[in-house]
Amino acid sequence: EEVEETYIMVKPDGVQRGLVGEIISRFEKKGFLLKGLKLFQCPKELAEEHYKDLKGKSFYPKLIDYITSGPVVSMAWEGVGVVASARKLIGATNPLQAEPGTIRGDLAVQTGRNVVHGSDSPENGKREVALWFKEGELCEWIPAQAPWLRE
Ligand code: YYY
Ligand code: MG
Repeated sequence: EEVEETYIMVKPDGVQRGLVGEIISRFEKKGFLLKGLKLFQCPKELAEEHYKDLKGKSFYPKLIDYITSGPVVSMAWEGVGVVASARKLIGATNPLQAEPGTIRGDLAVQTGRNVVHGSDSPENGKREVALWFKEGELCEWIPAQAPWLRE
């Protein structure tokens, strides 16, 4: 049982479509701990660093244009097993294949407009939180509900 961190991002389509509250709410209700949150216009260099593993894919240039096309909402969430659990809450990359009840399954129709990002491993969770947040932008705090979430 390891405490992990994950980088969750409402992509520009989610912001433009007014889904910010809905998406934050899914993670908030689940019981993970919010450590960082900001509305942010992503510069091209940061988008390229974030998606560096996908460089060379046919969809990469459009992906960079999409992510930098308007503000995103950046979040850092912490918890035991948060990385895999957040991926489950988000659903499959292609929203048409994402299960109902997941964010993409409920709120999106196309891979190129799939409204939300979540880190795919604990290592990438750490990497991405460090990439998107500066020191001083993350909070250490104990929510009042903590004793009601874990024994
Ligand atoms: O982690 P996840 O976002 O579910 O998928 P990735 O395989 O990491 O791809 C990142 C991002 O790239 C995906 O959310 C949409 C976009 N993309 C695409 O536009 N077309 C594809 N065939 C695959 C991915
Ligand atoms: Mg990914």
